Amino acid sequence: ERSSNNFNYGAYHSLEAIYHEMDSIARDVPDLASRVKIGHSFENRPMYVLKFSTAEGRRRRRRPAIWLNAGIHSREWISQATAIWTARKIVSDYGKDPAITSILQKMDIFLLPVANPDGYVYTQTQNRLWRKTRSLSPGSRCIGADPNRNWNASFAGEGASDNPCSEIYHGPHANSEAEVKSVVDFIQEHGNFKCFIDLHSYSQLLMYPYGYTVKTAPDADELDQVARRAAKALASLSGTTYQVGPTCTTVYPASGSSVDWAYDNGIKYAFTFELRDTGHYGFLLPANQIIPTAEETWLGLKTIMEHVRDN
Ligand code: ING
Ligand code: ZN
Repeated sequence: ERSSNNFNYGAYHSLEAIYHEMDSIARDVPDLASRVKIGHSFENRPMYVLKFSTAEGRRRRRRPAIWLNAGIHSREWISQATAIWTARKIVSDYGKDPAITSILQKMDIFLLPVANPDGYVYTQTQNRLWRKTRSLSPGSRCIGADPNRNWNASFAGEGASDNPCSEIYHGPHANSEAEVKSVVDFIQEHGNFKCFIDLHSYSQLLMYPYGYTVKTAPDADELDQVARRAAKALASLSGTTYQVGPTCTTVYPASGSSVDWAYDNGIKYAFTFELRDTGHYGFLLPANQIIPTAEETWLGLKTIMEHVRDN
């Protein structure tokens, strides 16, 4: 039986508390979960992922894998909170829920709850609405680059800024942000990711590539079908409605994003969730909505992961 601790999933937490809870999950179920350091942030904080795997010992081939990314934009607190809830959900439902059990019999899941740790600490201590990293730009007083404009996917194209003071500053070059580079290196070195899901807030959208062009992605029909099924599953819990479509025409053009990079690098199942709400609270979503949001999102995530399992 799992050792219970005092982590309250219905509250927002410090980086330290989230990292500690990741460690607790890995200690509770060492055969299923492990905490892996994939790199470090600009300010030298560790970047931790939880790896969920039922593969025994060393395998000749790496299992196909799913990347769940959260907190790339630090102010979108429902993203990090949903991610850590999801981690606990995976370990508590494994062996009980046939869906997650069968997914994990075939694939590994890697979950990064805080993709921008420096920004997250800054939102907790200095400026609640900070979005970017905290890197320094030579020649500018402004700090940080947008880590969802920094990936090598039509880098510095439409929907990104070359002004370091902009909220959508793309950075000096692709992968300039240590946080982005850590994820890129890990995924490339692994070599067998089939799915990449990035959790943001807010607006209640479920999107697939592309953000950098209005052109239709080769797999758009399939991705649209999967996303519609996921949105329907999500809504089935308490009626929360999501709009579905390609990023560029559903929100706005945006180059250098994580999901477009994933898609253009062979990770077909690339999705972005914009979680609750539609703007009433916006980034300041009250903590009493964390568990309802995480629970409904889980149904959407499972729908996507089951499709990945079967394809
Ligand atoms: N929205 C996303 C952003 O980075 C997005 C929208 C999703 C852009 C996927 C590109 C790709 O601007 C928020 N809220 O951050
Ligand atoms: Zn975001």
